[in-house]
Amino acid sequence: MNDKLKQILERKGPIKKIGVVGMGYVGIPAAVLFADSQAFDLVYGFQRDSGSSGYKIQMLNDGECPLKGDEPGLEELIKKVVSAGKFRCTPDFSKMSGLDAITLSIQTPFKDPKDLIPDFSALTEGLRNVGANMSEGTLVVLESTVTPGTTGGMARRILEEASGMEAGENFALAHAPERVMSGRLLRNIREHDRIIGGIDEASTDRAVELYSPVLTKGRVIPMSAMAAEVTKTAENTFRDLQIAAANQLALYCEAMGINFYDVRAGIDSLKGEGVTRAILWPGAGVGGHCLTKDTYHLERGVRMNDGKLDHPPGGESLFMAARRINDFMPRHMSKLTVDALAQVGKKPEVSRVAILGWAFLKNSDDARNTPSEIYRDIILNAGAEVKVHDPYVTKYTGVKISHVLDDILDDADVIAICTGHDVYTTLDPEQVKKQMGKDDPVIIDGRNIINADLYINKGFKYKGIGRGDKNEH
Ligand code: SAJ
Repeated sequence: MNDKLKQILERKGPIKKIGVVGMGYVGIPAAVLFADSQAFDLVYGFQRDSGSSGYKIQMLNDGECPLKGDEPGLEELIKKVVSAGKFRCTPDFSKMSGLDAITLSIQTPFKDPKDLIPDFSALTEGLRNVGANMSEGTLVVLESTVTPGTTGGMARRILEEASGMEAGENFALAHAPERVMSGRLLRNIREHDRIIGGIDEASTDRAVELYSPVLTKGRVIPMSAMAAEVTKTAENTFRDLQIAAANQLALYCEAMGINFYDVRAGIDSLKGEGVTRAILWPGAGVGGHCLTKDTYHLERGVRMNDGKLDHPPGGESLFMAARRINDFMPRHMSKLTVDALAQVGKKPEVSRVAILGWAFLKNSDDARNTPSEIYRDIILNAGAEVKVHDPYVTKYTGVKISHVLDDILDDADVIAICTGHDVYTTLDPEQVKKQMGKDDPVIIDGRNIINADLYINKGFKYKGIGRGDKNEH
């Protein structure tokens, strides 16, 4: 173990004062949970006083939650720790001096989703601010999802340059990836196991000391920083892979004229000690800000060690193939649409398509990287007129989204269900057909949420992902 750092930490004593950089949907719950713990005395939330997010500073110091959406218990907890004087939000980075631990929860989006190069600019600015203000013996923790190798590479270099100190000697450095989902922020932090990876043993131990007090059901899982970075990116890569396997099998079932969902029920029935078949669900595509990027972080990380990778020559990575299959699904949706129109003697350029669902996830208003957009662009390029309905999403750059279903169904030739919102499961085929006003309406079920026979018996031309048994009815 690195004795110098160990001695510095022992001299400093237990962690009491904490800083959290980035007051977003990860940083805010993390900061107030630290502040609510008896183990710690004071937490600063650091937030740039920028035009786009500076408003959060006053809101938080007034005990209000600046996050959208319902986060059970969060606003009450903010009020509690602010009034107890245990949490304050500030744009003054000089207050980082003397803190025992500083975590960074800063988004790492892509500059352009097309080239999949992460935009680390906000993270590097945060690291520079921490390096310039932190004291000897501080523990620095990255919570953002990063390309494997970042903590011990770029982050370490920036912190050392800005502080003039040495990681592992004068300060501790670790990665503890966030695993929170909107709507369950506090519960996720308290109950999920926490992956904790230091650049060395002393850093790992110090980070375990920081996170242990906020865990209720969750336990800490210590490992190296690189292993923690790979764990985070790979856990989403594996989910993306599982979804791609379901999508590929659904395409096979369509080609073979069988019902994927019968096959899925059959596969899923195989259970027993150590026997698992985590077969997920096919659909109109994979959106969101996790699964659409974490595979590329993982692949970029292994590319940095390219010389050591043994792999079938010329073979694409299994994980990249999975991304390609998932990103193909909106295209498959458009093929089902064009085929169905042709079967009723119509062409896309003279058709109206009603897209049902813009959010990337059912019963959610989150539309980040929504596959509905890929489908819409393809159908627009085919010449169709497109209208979009979503019960939750209010606005999306460049797309008019209606909350009134009747407006979208009026005179539509096609209904394309892209998001599995519950509200679409109870549509009445007879009423929908009347609203569309067509003798041969088309319905494309991208999320397997309607009863095919009900619509077919009412005169709809039906196509569904995975429904090889019905697509040629
Ligand atoms: N999807 C499918 N088939 C499935 C499951 C999902 O097509 O069987 C699609 C969804 O429609 C959506 C996309 O994949 O478009 C992503 O869905 P998701 O359920 O994975 O939701 P995310 O993207 O919010 O994933 C997050 C991740 N959490 C974090 O990164 C902290 C992921 O690790 C979680 O497993 C996931 O939530 C979850 O299980 O809720």
